[in-house]
Amino acid sequence: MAEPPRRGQVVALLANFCWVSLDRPGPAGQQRLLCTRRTRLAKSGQAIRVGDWVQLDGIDWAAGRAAVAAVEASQRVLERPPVANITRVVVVVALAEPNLDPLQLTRFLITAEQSGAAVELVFSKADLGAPALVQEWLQRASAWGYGAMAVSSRRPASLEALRQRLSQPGLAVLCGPSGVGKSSLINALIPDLELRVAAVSGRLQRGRHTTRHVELFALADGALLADTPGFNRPVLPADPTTLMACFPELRSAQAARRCQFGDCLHQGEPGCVVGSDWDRHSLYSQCLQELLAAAQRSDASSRAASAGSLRQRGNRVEPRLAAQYRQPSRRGQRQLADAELNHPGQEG
Ligand SMILES: Nc1nc2c(ncn2[C@@H]2O[C@H](COP(=O)(O)OP(=O)(O)OP(=O)(O)O)[C@@H](O)[C@H]2O)c(=O)[nH]1
Ligand SMILES: [Mg+2]
Ligand SMILES: [Zn+2]
Repeated sequence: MAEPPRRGQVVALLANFCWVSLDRPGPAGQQRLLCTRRTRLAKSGQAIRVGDWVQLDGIDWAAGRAAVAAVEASQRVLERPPVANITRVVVVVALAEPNLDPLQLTRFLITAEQSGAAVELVFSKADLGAPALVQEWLQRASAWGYGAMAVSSRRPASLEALRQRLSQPGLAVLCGPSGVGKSSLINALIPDLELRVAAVSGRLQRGRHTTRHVELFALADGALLADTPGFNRPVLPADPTTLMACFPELRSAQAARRCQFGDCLHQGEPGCVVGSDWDRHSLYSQCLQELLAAAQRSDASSRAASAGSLRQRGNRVEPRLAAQYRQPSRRGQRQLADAELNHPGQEG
């Protein structure tokens, strides 16, 4: 008798294979199959991500193997690390070892916000932070608009609230810099898992990129956790409007009262209701300057050939930019140059 079609969720991706967790067990109770991708699927270039629901064929139950025949349409996706069908993104940063860098944290939050999923913030290694520091960060996070918690994988009692939150049905992705203790947290939450962890090293106590692949683990019935490889510098969205939408405190300011100009970048324009008296104002400005500089560069290179794209300004020739990417002032130009000098491109 022909085997009815089977589906499952990708829980780990290897170079040419993926592990698929079946939506119902196989004839001998099999939960997972190691799957290849069918050539046709590979040729169509359709990417498979961890979290994707896939249809299987060519199932060999005895060998525990199958092929992915099709990838189902996905819902909310986190771009980096790539995970599909997510429910929430938990950004994890350590209070120490490695030191908490507010700009880096903001870049992670921006990436998380772009997924459209709920965003939560976890301060890890609370055992290394003075109580006053822990309180300060929890308060700052709450002023930014995030429900945050401070935990330590060395103090089981500190993990209970997090366990409850992550046991809600859905897929929660833990992401953040290398070495902050993402895998250690998952080990502490799911006994017997024994994910590889490694001590931070060097003067800056950086992580050592111990986790190499995204992988899903079951914390409770219907509740999955994704461990992901840490990285240092999430990229920013290309569009200033998208950037603004990634700051909850800007969203609520705009919900209360709108700026005079619809395309206000909140950089001191007339009629701006946002002003500069908010904690992340300078972090927001740094991100904005960086993406404006990138937009200028790409505009310059893509339109350099067409004479109409350049304009004379004083004794300089500049690329013409779409109105929303124009610098508000000369002062803005200087800040932009400073931002470039202070934050040269780093490794990801
Ligand atoms: N003091 C302290 N150390 C911790 C805590 N959690 C993890 N560590 C240590 O921090 C180091 C890094 O932990 P990992 O779990 O490997 O960090 P990670 O975020 O998974 O790192 P990548 O896989 O590289 O992204 C290890 O030496 C852990 O033992 C904590 O709560 N307190
Ligand atoms: Mg890890
Ligand atoms: Zn404004």
